[in-house]
Amino acid sequence: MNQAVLILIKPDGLKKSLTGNILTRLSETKLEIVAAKIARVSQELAQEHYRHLKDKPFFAELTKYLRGELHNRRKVMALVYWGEDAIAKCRHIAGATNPEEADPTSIRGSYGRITTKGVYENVIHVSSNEEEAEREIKLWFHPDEIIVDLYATKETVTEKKKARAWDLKKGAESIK
Ligand code: FUP
Repeated sequence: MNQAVLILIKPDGLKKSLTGNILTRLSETKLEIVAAKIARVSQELAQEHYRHLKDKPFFAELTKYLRGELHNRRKVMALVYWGEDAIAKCRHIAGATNPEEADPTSIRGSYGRITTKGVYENVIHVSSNEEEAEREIKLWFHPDEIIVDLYATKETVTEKKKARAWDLKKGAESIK
């Protein structure tokens, strides 16, 4: 059965220069990448993403971690993988949530750690089931950022919405 799954390369994965390595490991699944971006994580997004853990004592530290405050890397890489049994295949390669319990050859077993404050810095997020995958993908991506139609959409017309566009008259001197 074809499934979609949200993958996040968390700030520790970016700081440790593991992006290429993680994508190579995930390519073993032969799944298709149907969306990818680098994203800043607002407090609202972090809290909503981990809402099932909001009553845990480590929740505040966990949202700081996802926002990159613990690694001075205020971004994550977000991807949607799609294909046969995508969730189980990606979770297998990611390994158990707790890096100490994860198979040592898995991504989390190889690169994760537990902080002194008890947060599992486990390098990567993988949706846990189809329902969560749908909720998370809708949280992280707009429909137009995904190259296949995963979920039902509706047409919306937004008038007079302020947006940025490329200034084609300005050249390289405007690079910041
Ligand atoms: P997972 O589905 O593997 O991401 O696991 P959870 O949704 O249960 O946990 C989400 C995140 O909370 C984990 F990535 C790390 C963190 N966590 C802890 O830091 N300590 C815990 O005891 C449990 C989870």
